[in-house]
Amino acid sequence: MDNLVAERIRQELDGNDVVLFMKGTPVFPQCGFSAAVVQVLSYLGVKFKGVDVLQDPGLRQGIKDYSQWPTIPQLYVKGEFVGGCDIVREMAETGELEEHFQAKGIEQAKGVEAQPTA
Ligand SMILES: N[C@@H](CCC(=O)N[C@@H](CS)C(=O)NCC(=O)O)C(=O)O
Repeated sequence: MDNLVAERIRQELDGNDVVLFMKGTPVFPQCGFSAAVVQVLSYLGVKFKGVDVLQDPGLRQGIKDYSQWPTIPQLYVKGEFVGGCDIVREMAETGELEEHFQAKGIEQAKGVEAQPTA
């Protein structure tokens, strides 16, 4: 892997507790799998950094080499690879994802928007 790509990946993972390597941006995902993970993280109220691999073909391949996982999206928590769309969705369904964030000390604000203010 190119040194610059490796450095970029390290910087993103060192600088952000939750990172989603995805296609497009959290506001405008360019792939249904990426959109689904954004939806899960948004539902749980987790702050995350979205990194758009479509902006850099080297990063698109580099993150696959780094994780030894063949597809995008890829979710990382505290520098550790958690999984792609299927894994994230399954973990969300079983409650395992919420537990994982708790265990890692990641703040979740699930349902905050829906709570009454008075
Ligand atoms: N089953 C995968 C679905 C993701 C997927 O198949 N991604 C494809 C299409 S977006 C991909 O990344 N292909 C390689 C590429 O586009 O570089 C998952 O759980 O994340």
